[in-house]
Amino acid sequence: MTKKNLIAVVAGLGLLGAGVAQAGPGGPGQGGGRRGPGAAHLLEKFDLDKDGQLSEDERARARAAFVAKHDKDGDGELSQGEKQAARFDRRIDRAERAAEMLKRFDTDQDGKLNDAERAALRAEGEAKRAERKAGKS
Ligand SMILES: [Ca+2]
Ligand SMILES: [Ca+2]
Repeated sequence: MTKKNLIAVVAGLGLLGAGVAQAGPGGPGQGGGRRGPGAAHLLEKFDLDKDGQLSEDERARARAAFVAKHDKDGDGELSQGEKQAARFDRRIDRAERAAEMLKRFDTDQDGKLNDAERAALRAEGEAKRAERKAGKS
């Protein structure tokens, strides 16, 4: 569950704080190209050597995992319909994550995140990231 929350935070940052996130501290070459929540999600999962990028090998794994996940009829390929379903899944996923985010951080429960609530969300994201960085080795 923690892992899922982590992903949610990363994705949420991209979703809710797209504008502000750029201002955050990210050393050169560290979070350089923000490629949106999808990329963050992928990195989170498939950047095995944690260099912040997907190598050819990691990319291949990501692709294989994606196909495996969405290949409903098991022919090893994504048909048009399967691709569509995958896209749809992703949209639901994202909406669910955003909703989860909102539920967790919308402390005044007005249904949106104000600056303070966003800051809390961001702070948690940063903390998790730092934790992860400290935890590797
Ligand atoms: Ca298929
Ligand atoms: Ca709020």
